Amino acid sequence: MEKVVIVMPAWNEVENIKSMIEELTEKEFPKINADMQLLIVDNHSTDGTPEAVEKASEKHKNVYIIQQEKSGLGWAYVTGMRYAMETLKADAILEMDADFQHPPRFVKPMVEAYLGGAEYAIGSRYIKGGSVPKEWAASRRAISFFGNLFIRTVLLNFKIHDLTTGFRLTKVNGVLDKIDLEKLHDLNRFAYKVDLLYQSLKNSKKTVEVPLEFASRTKDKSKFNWKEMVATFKLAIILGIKDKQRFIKFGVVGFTGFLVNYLGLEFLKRLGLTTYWATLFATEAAIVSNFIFNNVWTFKDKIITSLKDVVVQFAKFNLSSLFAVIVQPLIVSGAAKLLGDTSVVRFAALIFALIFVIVPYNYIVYNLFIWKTWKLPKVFVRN
Ligand SMILES: Nc1nc2c(ncn2[C@@H]2O[C@H](COP(=O)(O)OP(=O)(O)OP(=O)(O)O)[C@@H](O)[C@H]2O)c(=O)[nH]1
Ligand SMILES: [Mg+2]
Repeated sequence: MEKVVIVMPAWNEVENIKSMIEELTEKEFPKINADMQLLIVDNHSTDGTPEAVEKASEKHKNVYIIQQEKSGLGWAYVTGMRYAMETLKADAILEMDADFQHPPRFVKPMVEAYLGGAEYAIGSRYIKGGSVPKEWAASRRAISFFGNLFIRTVLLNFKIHDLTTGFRLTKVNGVLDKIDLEKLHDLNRFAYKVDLLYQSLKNSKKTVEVPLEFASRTKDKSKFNWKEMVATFKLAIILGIKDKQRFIKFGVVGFTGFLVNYLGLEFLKRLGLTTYWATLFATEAAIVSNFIFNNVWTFKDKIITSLKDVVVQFAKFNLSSLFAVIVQPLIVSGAAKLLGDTSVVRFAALIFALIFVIVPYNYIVYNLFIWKTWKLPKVFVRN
């Protein structure tokens, strides 16, 4: 049976924690077809939270409590996830708040998504069936919605509808155990959640959004504030830029390829080659230099070194370069026919072909088939 550990940070949540433990262990866990465990990570609460949990754990053998090592919500999760993976041998981990904002009845559909093959299940407020609290004022709704939209935009992720949710289930093998938890950004803040999500999404081969009816906190005090919010946006921007670094390098390499092509042509012409052969050799020289620079720089984390792989991937690289040779003339001549054969039209059509067709095509082919940094994503929305 799959072992699913709920990692639940709690800091002065005595009013919530007893009923949370009861509801999960008595009402929800028996309905779920998995070995369910609850791990509470306390931040040295002074309101009686640890005593209440210890008492409950005498009755329920699948309830544990540990104290976090360093301060900050991120560190509470790191401490809890390490313990869940190493000591409790979890197959999957569910992040969940102690204050009933993630209502216990939503644990079951999350675990079912996992049992159905999802490696990463995201409790989503912004898909059909999900919602934010009715009591929320318009301003709070707007902050949550636009904040989320902002993060989706800077991370260029429009497939997932809720990137700021705290209710997420992650498979350990291949997803969570591939992440260096101690090195996540902003572990002292709530913002670390964006980094954890960003890396989990990269590792997960199947991500599913599960509707979540997010509730209001009713008891105990909130630990969230605007400083946490600003830190979250800042981190999203940093991750967004980091993600585009490869694309920027790819662009620089593409430009050097153009220079090699152009200067090579002039050089070979001067050596006395015919225009046909000079262009052919110069083009191939650009393809070779692009392959080398992309290999050692743009994709250096995926560098191809063995002779056999270099030959195979370079052959594919050459083949994919043919695409531009075929498509570019079609676009330019097509535009000339449609809009008139003037130098302005030809230039505009060439730029259009480069930006909207050739560059995206090459970038996708390199990432998917040559250096294989991307896996074909599979995202399903569960209704
Ligand atoms: N162990 C630990 N738990 C924390 C820490 N900060 C927050 N928590 C817990 O993390 C969960 C989320 O914190 P909340 O204060 O509810 O934050 P929020 O849900 O964004 O804000 P509200 O909507 O106002 O509740 C709750 O279960 C808190 O008790 C921390 O530093 N350490
Ligand atoms: Mg809360």
